[in-house]
Amino acid sequence: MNTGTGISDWNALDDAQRAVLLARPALSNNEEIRDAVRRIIAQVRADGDSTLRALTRRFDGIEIADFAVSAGEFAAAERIVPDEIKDALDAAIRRIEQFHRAAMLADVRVETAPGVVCERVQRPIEKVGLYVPAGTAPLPSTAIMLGVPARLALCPQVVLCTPPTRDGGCDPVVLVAAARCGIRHVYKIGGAQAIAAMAFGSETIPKCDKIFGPGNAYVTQAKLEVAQDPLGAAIDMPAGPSEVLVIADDSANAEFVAADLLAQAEHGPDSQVLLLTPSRAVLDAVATALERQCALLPRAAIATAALQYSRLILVKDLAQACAISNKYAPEHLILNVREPRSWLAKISSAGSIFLGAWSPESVGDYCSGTNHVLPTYGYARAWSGVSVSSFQKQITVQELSPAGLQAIGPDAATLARCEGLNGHERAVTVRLQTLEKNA
Ligand code: HSO
Ligand code: ZN
Repeated sequence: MNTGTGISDWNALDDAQRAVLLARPALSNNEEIRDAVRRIIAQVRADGDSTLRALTRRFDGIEIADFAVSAGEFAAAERIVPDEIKDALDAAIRRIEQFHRAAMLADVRVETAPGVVCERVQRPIEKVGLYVPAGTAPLPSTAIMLGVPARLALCPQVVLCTPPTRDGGCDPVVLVAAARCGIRHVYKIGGAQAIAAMAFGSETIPKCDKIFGPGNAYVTQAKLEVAQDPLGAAIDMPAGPSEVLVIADDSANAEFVAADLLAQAEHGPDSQVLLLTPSRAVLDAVATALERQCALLPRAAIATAALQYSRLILVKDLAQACAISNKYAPEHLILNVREPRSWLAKISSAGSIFLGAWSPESVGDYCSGTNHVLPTYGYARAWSGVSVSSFQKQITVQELSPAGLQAIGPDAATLARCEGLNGHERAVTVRLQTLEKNA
């Protein structure tokens, strides 16, 4: 059954049709993009800043003498940005900091046998690079979503790259957001060339160990490329276009649901929005509200393009909705249902979950406290969103006393012998024999 644009009845479909319904559009990592990105990376590695300047001339149409944002530019941004925005940024940073600090991994110390102590300690990743996209609009919220955990992790070197504005400047709100997270090394460079610069370094831009942040198809491809190169940089996660899945029951306000779907749809023409509901009335009301609300948005053209691929799906019940959602593994999941918390345990895969009618995704995007850099494209099946631990390494430690080695050494020796690794066995027995001799 297909009674209208994007509307389908899950239980009237066969397996193949269901698979099509949940399929994401192919990522645009086509050969053309890959080859172009590889060329850019090779050029940046070979010629550093002069290539960065040439590429910025070509792609952004501007001449940049110095990529580094100056103290004067930071100061000007501080003057330009209205207090209202600064206050909202401060409040958002406070909540994001509060949540991320509480969610930090604790150090661990366990005595697994008398005289055998195992520990886990954490160290910051030394040099991290943050990418803040500007595409159709600069996203200062991404600067704080990355800057706050980087600061909590105590990363000694944090740099941020963001595309230059048309006049060769930098978005002032991004600068204010960066400064409030203690980031002073901001570079006006975007696209694959920014990723290449952070991965391999240039005269101006320092080389980073790990690169974070969303971006367009070129940025994403560049992140994948540099992550494969041992001399390049690690990345936070593979990323595709942004997505939201809403599960609604008959108690849901269709206007709220439509607004949530549109908030995601306005990100880009490739945004994915899905609704699962057992209520035919809600489904129809949302379809109507979508059309009406969409026309009111300044970014209606983008949202309309995304809605072409929207899915409004009638399901049997909420249990079936949860099962379908788990299969899809959305970046954002909104449970706009009567007792949302009672369904939480049924959700096994999602980047971030929004419980109930009063928890729009927008608050998670900006200021509730959770992170908005989340796994898309089904990666939520195995990946998690950005957190402080994304900026840290977990290192394990063990310390044995002579009694500790006597307690567990024989197990190691037996297992080493079983694997035919006599060198391993000897590293234990040479010590056990010494202890016996000295006893
Ligand atoms: N929904 C986006 C994040 C964002 N929204 C930034 C607004 N600004 C991806 O999670
Ligand atoms: Zn958003």
